[in-house]
Amino acid sequence: MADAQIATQTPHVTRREDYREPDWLVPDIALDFDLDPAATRVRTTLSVTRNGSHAHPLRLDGEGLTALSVKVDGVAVSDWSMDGEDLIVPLSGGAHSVETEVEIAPERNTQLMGLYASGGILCTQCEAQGFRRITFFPDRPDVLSKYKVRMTADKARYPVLLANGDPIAQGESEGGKHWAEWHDPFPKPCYLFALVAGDLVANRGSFTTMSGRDVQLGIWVRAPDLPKTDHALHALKLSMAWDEQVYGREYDLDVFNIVAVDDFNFGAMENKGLNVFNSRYILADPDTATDYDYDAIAAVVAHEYFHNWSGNRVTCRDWFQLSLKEGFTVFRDQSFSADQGSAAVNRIEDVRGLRAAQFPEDAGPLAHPIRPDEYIEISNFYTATIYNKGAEVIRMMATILGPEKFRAATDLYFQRFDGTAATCEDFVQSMEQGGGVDLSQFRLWYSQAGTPRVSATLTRDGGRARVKLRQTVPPTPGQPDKAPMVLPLKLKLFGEFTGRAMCDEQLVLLKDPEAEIVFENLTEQPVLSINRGFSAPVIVETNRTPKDLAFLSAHDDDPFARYEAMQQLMLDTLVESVANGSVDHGPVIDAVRNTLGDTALDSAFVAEAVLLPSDSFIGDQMAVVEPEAIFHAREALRADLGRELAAEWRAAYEGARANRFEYSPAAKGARRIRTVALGYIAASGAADAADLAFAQFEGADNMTDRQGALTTLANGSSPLREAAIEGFYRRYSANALVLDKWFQTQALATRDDTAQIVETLARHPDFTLANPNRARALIGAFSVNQRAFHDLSGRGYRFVADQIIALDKLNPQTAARLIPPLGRWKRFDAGRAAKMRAELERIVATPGLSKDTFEQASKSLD
Ligand code: B3K
Ligand code: ZN
Repeated sequence: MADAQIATQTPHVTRREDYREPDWLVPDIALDFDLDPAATRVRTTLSVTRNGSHAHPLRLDGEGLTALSVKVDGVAVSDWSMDGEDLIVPLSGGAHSVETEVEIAPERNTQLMGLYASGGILCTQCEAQGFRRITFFPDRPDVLSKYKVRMTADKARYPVLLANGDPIAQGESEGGKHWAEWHDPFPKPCYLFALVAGDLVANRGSFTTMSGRDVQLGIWVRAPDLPKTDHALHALKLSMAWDEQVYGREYDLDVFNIVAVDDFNFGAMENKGLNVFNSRYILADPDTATDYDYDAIAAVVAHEYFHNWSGNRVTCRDWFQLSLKEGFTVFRDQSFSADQGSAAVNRIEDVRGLRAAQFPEDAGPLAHPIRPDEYIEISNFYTATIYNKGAEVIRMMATILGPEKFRAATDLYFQRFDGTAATCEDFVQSMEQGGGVDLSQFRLWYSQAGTPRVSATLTRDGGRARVKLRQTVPPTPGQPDKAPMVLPLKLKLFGEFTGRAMCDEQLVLLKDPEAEIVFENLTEQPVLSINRGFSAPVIVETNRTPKDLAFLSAHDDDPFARYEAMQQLMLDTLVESVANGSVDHGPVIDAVRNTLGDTALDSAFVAEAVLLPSDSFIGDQMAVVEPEAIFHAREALRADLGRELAAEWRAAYEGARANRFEYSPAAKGARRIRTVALGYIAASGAADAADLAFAQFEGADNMTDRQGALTTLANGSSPLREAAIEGFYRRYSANALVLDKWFQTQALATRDDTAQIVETLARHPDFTLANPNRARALIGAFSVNQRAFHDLSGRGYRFVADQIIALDKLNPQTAARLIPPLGRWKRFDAGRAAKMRAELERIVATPGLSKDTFEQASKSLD
């Protein structure tokens, strides 16, 4: 016991600087699976070659595996040994065949890493280090092999057998079994291995690539879900065409399969030719999926498809390079989504997500650069920083290079590194050479954590205006001092009187701690529009007045900048209101009225622009977060907006009455503004608000309207609230994905008793920690409900910590992802901070804690 505790308290740290090439390469691997949920036999034949001249034995990673036999060149050997979980095989020559046999139990795999069972389907998840739970192997991304896979399984239970690459052969075996063989001609790291066995049906399609090859597409699900797969299939075809047009990337196998499973640790996985998806990112029909779900499905399908080049054809040398594939692929999927609908609304959503998840991460105890220097458990580094800040870093390079040079540079990157395991440095060098630019200083984005702050001060002296820029990068754990970064800032001036642009948009590359830009011959007072399109992922502070911000929210010609100006105006108003107890709401009300009345704007944009910043984003602006005061300040502004603009909200609500569901940008925009207007009508305290919401709830022909109405009712205290919550449950109790919404809506509710309700829901018969979607829907959602989670009593912290401790025993990866909200204790008053710390300490002291949760909780205490 004592030893075990010491072991959990001093886990192994992997460091980037310790990277060494692999001792042994594995050009070929043959896997033979005898599949059974209780006992699956895995026979593996590796052809290994010594890499360089050294005398090291072959070391194969394993986790929870026992070698039943080991053969070298066809002969059983006994001189192998175990070093911890690793299998060590001494080898004398330069090339050998090494065979191992193990037995695993997919149905007992609750971690959902390796081979596991989900709703009667056997499936795999190997990234980052799950392959070692299937067979002994050098489980690192720079060992690339050609895979041959043979699967045998009970034919009635598992009529469909899928693996990576192309199907080669299949047949019957005795005892009601059948088998299939798949070969993948493209060498790949083991994290991209996948197999699926199940009773599945496919929505099939085909795609003809730009060079004229036919690819057979299949979206595999359980039979009742088949009608919900058209949207995903359509998104896949759009993605394949987009990657050809925009990046010149063509698909390379004869088949591309996607399988949806209900139990999955994250969104989806880009296994070569066989993506495995969380069913929430595949299944959609109007009755069960919101517009947000439809958009997310298209984005995730695109993301995983784009990985075929950015991730699979060019993979990562080691896991410190994770952002090489993830940052770039998020940038690619964001660009794809922007091309499908409103680019401005997409950019607003991307930035809102970055601010909600990545900025707090960068400002807290778990801050890390997009290319980290060390980790205990790599699963903890699939973060908003690696993904979303990583995407912003790629976007900045694309901005600096411009579209043509960026395309030349990505062509160079793909051509030069195809079939290899590359580094972030390789990518930056390709940008430099393809784009003809020097990115020496820009590389700091890869090594420095923390969100840079830029202050921009405009002063006018007659016909001349100066914009003084200053940048600072805050200290982060392990990085007390920072060097100035390269910040591409798009800016423009507008005349306050005429509303006209006073210059073309400029791209300023701020490289020094300070810089000054001078504008001459100005004939009127300028207003500064800066960081347009969110050209740099930074926090900008300006000396703009509420009047300037209101002006920009009405006149800026960059829709993102209009949104930003409105958000800043709202944010300044709310922060002041929290500080002073009250504030003049007039400027915000006028600006919102103006936006609602601007007929040139599309409704999706208007809906985004008139939404108030979230409680937590308001908290992020304050030295000490005051959850109650923030909540009440925001509710007071919502109520005033609701009352003062009552007629406008009614008009927006009525004007957006859709007749029949349609998934088009216009119809989506109408639904969005409708539910936003409903929220304001309810906030105004209008007597008929609950009836209106209930009528929308009952009459909706789509989930967007129904869930929107449910949210309004769940936040309130009308008697119709119960009826809606019960009605929703009854209607959808057989649909796991919709039940997740039912749990989530209640966990996010802005009520005084939300903490109590959530504790009760955790005992509901439909609640289970074993399903990651369900756990996230209740626990994950509750812990970002700022006021409820930070209840002064500390009950929210205790509840979440209890759930983390329970979940850690089943699924460490998903448990560890619930830690960050508790780790934000430094941002709160001493009383709350002490309670949050106490829960983190309780978690860290739990016997048998996983290294995943240990790393997140212990770092959060620092
Ligand atoms: N690459 C996977 C994520 C794997 C997470 C492992 N802990 C999905 C994606 O980013 O596309
Ligand atoms: Zn990805």
